[in-house]
Amino acid sequence: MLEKYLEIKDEVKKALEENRPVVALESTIISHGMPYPQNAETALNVEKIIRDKGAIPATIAILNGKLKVGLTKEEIKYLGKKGTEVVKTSRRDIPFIVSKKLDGATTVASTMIIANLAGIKVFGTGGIGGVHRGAEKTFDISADLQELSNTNVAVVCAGAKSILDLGLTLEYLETQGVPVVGFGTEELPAFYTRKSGFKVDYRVDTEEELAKAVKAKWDLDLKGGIVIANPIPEKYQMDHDLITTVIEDAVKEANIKGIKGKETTPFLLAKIKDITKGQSLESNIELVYNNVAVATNLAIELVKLG
Ligand code: PSU
Ligand code: MN
Repeated sequence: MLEKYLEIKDEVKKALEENRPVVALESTIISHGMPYPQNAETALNVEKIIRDKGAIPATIAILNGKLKVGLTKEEIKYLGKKGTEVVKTSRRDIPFIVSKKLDGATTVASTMIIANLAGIKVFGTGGIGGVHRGAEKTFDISADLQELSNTNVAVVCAGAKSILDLGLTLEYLETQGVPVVGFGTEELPAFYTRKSGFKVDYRVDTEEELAKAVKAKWDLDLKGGIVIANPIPEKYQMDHDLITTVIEDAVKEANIKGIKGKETTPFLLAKIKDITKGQSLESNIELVYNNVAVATNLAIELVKLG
């Protein structure tokens, strides 16, 4: 039944059958998270980082209605070029993108769903969605958070951007039983910066230690994911006051323009990039590389634990 919908690339299928490490990657970051051509270049570099460490990358997207696990270079370039013309696809959108045979770029939530269907346990990306500022009025809470509470995939990210309400996002994750782990830090990183003023639940310093906790969670049937928050490398970090002002201006503009729903996150990301004249893009790219390296090491350690 599943074969009707799911298309796992041969090398990914083989690696999973042989119990070798595989790392899942999302595609909304390609289509909606970065501009062309940096989006496609970054996605290809990310795959290379994973391969160089001895694991197999599986970029996930929906193409022509098929849930694809593992893309070709051409398919990655295609998604990069089409950009926001590809439908941003979260959990609620999947049935329609599939039945209408459309192309869909998967968010953190839908990438977790499809990775889990394929049997992939580790996923590396930039930032997760969360509780938006003003959510007490708008109810804008990313479906990523519900997915993290339900689907057994470990997600390595650079924390969350302060386009979100980080405090409410942590509270939501706590209620849902999702552990938020700081990789080498006690403080939740805020994507462009290493600091946010919020504490994580646990600090873990090695991927081996991380793998043991992840394995214990799932051995004990404690359903759901784990957020591994990995701070941006010091030298690519942005100035805290600068990025704070930029984000505040972007959020204000989104409110004035009445941007809502799934358009909000892409709008804010593009605005931030424009205002910082691309400086935020460089940080964004570097933090993704940094996260994917940790995700790969984690996938390798998990395989060792069996
Ligand atoms: N945050 C980023 N970059 C991104 C996203 C979030 O820093 O590209 C994308 C991810 O795909 C994430 C999605 O899953 O936005 C969240 O969108 P929403 O808030 O509409 O759920
Ligand atoms: Mn939303």
